[in-house]
Amino acid sequence: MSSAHKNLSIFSTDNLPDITEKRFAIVVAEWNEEVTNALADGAHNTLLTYGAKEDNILRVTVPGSYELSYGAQKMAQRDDIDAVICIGCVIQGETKHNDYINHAVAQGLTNVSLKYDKPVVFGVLTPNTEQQALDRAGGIHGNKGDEAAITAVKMLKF
Ligand code: DLZ
Repeated sequence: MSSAHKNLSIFSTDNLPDITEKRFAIVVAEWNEEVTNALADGAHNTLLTYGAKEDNILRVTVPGSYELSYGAQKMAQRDDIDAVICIGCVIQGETKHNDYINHAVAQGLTNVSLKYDKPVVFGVLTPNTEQQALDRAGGIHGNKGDEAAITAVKMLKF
């Protein structure tokens, strides 16, 4: 595989806006929680690294990735939240369940972002195997949660 041993979570951190007064929600799906907790930890720590205050980061859980849209909506409609980071992991199985979940969540999060005029980040892994997910949740390919957090920060410049 061409991506073997590469950090797939490389991002630029030039010209990031000041986020010291910004408030974030991290919405985390409980399915595949070893992966989603690692992604959420990555996002949380990255926000702190780039200037967010611990008290300004709210972390909530939803049962599965399908519920991320509703969780995101409840967060985005709050006046005390500036950006929402959604974290999930949908592993391909023997059925097409994953396709339905992935498409629904992608569309749902787009809708929430546009409706509430706030950044809503799609931090959902869609791997073929659990190992691929772990590789991207603090493993050999980096942590996609870090990338999700930086995406939220970058979107706050608008
Ligand atoms: C049902 C289901 C399945 C099969 N797989 C996953 C998964 O890999 N990742 C995930 O986050 N959630 C999964 N779910 C649960 C759905 O997201 C949802 O919670 C249920 O369908 C209830 O609405």
